[in-house]
Amino acid sequence: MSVRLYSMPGSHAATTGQLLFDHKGIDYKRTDLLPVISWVVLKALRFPEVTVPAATIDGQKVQGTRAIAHELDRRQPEPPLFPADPERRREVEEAERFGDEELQQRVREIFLWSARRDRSGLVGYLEGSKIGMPHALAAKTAAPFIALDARSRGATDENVRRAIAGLPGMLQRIDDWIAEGILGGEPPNAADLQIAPSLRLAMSLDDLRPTIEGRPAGQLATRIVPHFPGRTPAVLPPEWLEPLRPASV
Ligand SMILES: N[C@@H](CCC(=O)N[C@@H](CS)C(=O)NCC(=O)O)C(=O)O
Repeated sequence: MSVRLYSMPGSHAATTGQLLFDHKGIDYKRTDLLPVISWVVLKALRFPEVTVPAATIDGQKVQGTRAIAHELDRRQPEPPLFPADPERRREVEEAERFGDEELQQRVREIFLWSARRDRSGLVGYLEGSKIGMPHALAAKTAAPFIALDARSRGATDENVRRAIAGLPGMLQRIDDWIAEGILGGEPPNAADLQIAPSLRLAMSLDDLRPTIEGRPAGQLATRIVPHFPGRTPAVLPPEWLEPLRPASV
């Protein structure tokens, strides 16, 4: 199989893309794109959307974490990404959908808002990436790109505040799925690989890590993604973090 995977440093969705290919043991060549520049490149390559992960698999364009998971399972069933039992499969697909449509976006909003306020840790997210320029230079010139990305992805005060308030419920949902065996099995399924990178990106924020790392969701995320580069100092207004305080959780 000949695969080119378009990725992005610090991207939870792109990390899921990489994990999916790794899970199948499929080799790929990776192209790392920076935010906003990615829009131009992916458009020029005629992908339908401007988001990563995007892949060409034997010449076929496949874009989006869920589309890649399903296409890989179709092309190479072993090891599977979804359970064979239809009811269990439905549950895993629902967890995968939640990870893609809900958790991923909420974490994106909080991360972009935070990275826009404090770029001091940004260079760490570039670790291991090949972006055609020195990492320090990319981090130093990132401000307008992050601002544009934050605006286009809805990282507004209102949305971020709502995302933080919704976090305890989302974490509880993940812990419950782990307790029910829908997540956290060995080997991991598509929902594990979808959800873990979002939790790891959230845990790269000093504001959120203490809420996540000690609970089953955080332990699962660290098992599946042992190293997620990058760290953002605490920047969120304390009153926004009220819903995460132990008494209110
Ligand atoms: N939910 C989709 C979307 C992925 C997505 O939005 N990826 C982000 C990176 S985390 C992206 O490409 N952002 C481009 C940009 O905003 O500049 C998926 O899971 O594939």
